[in-house]
Formats: sequence, C-alpha cells, structure tokens
Amino acid sequence: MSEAVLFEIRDAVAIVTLNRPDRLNALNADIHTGLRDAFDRIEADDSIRAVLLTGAGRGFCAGADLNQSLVGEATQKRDLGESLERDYNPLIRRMRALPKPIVTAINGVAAGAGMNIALAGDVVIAARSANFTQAFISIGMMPDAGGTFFLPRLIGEARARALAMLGETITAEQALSFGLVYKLLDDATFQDESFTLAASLAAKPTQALAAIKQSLNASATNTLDTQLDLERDLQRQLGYTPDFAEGVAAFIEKRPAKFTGKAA
Ligand code: T3D
Repeated sequence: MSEAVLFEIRDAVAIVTLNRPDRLNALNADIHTGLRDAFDRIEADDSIRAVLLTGAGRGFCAGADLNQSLVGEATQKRDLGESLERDYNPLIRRMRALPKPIVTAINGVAAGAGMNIALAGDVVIAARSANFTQAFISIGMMPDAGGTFFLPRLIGEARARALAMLGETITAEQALSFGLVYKLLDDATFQDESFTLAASLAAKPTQALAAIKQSLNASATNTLDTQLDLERDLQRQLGYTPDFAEGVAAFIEKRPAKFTGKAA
C-alpha cells in the first residue's frame, strides 16, 4: 500500500486517509495507486462493512496535483481525458457501485476533483472549518470526477452552474445550506465523530444498505414504474436475509438487534 494513502480496519470500518498533507492531499500517481489498492481490499473483504474516506492535515483534497500531474505541459497539447479514463472515472464508478456505505469526511479544503470525490460518498459530512471550490475554471478546465452529475442533482441547476463557472470558494455552512453535505461537525471532535458515524453504519444491516445504495443510484435515471419494480425486487431479497429476521425478532423481544450483514 502506498504511503500516500493510509489504510486501517477498525470495528468493520475501512479508514482510508489521503496522506499528502503538505500538498493538501493533491492527487498524484501515488495517491491514485493507494486508492486503487484500498478499494481492491474493501471490495474483496466481507468483514469490511463501511468505509470512511478522509484527509490528513488541514485539507481533504486539493484535486489533481498541479506540480506533478499537470505540470510542464503549458505549451503542449495534453490529453486530460487519459487520466480521467485511467484514474478518476474508475474511482468514482467504484465508489458509487460499492455495496457498502462510504462516509466522506471532509476535514478541510476540498477543491476540484477533491470536492467531487467527496460528493461521490453516501454520507457526506464536513468539519465546520472546511471549504469547497470547483477550482477547475481557474486553470481552464471544467468540473470532472462526476461534478457535472452530482452538483445539479444535489443543489439544483442555478447553484451548480454558478459554482462551476465562477469557481468561488464556499464555506462549510454554505455547503450545508445548499445541501451538498449532510451535516457539519466541530473541528475538535471531527475525527472521532466521523469514525463513530461510520462505525454505526458498519453495524447496520449491510445488505439493506447495499439495496438502498443501488436503488438510489438507479433512481437518477429510472422512471417511477421502473423504480417501483426495482424496490419490489430488492425488498424481496432483503426479506430472505438473516438481518431482516433478526431485526423483527429484536423488535418483538424488545432488545437491541445484532446485525451480521450476511446475505440470504
Ligand atoms: O489529468 C488530470 O489529472 C485531470 C484531472 C483534473 C482534476 C482536478 O482536480 S483539476 C483542479 C486542480 N486543483 C486546483 O486547481 C486547486 C489548486 N489549489 C488551490 O486553489 C488552493 O491551494 C486551495 C484553494 C485548494 C487551498 O488554498 P489555501 O490558501 O488554503 O492553501 P495554499 O497555500 O494554496 O496551498 C498549500 C500548499 O499546498 C501550497 O504549497 P506550498 O506553497 O506550501 O509549498 C500549495 O502549492 C499546495 N497545493 C494546493 N493545491 C495543490 C497544491 N499542490 C499541488 N497541486 C494542488 N492541486
């Protein structure tokens, strides 16, 4: 595993930490390799039931590393699509398709693709001191890493277009009021509370979380009819899981449920 991404498993949570704090965790080849390795492990290990993705130091992620990935090419034509195809698009696809919940914990600045990777999470939380910018326009680019998909769906066309075109920085409070993040946590307790939230997801019925994720992903493009059919099919599968039986039994017996996350 690359040093640029730290990986730890605790209480069924995979904690993935972008770890280039002096560069605000800007994405270079080492980080992309580390993320690929991390998701390989997360996908393969059934004991991992939730993911916490965060950043070391005062940044979450400043987007592509302008010194390494994009440097020295100002006078040359550059195929930016190549790195999207190789690194960014597979990452976003894997995050959305993963049948386990991902908490993106935005501990500090989230810029460019760093902001959009954060938005690809299932539960997006931020420290009160965090800030956000679709920085792309400042260097003659457009939002990538799913930004043009997530932004209008999360915050509507008007705000999406303005954020993308103006490239302004918004505060965590603004991000909350726009609906970009689920909640803000105090800086002092951010790390601990982020983990507690991820651990609470890891203790929930994993198959049901996977079904929620699959159905909400699909609802972006489905008709109501198709979505109703999908809900029927997924709910049918959930009815056969041990966690459904456990949840109902625990309710009747007036005790806390103990979910295993196992499939039917
Ligand atoms: O081929 C491809 O890869 C295509 C894909 C592209 C996807 C993208 O993400 S494009 C967008 C790239 N990101 C940016 O344009 C953001 C650039 N950074 C900034 O605008 C600012 O640094 C921030 C708004 C993120 C934070 O500002 P601030 O004032 O809090 O911090 P700072 O002083 O600017 O940065 C601290 C250090 O991090 C500084 O280094 P130094 O001076 O202490 O040695 C700075 O150079 C470095 N840093 C920040 N962002 C990047 C970076 N180094 C490399 N790449 C960065 N993106």
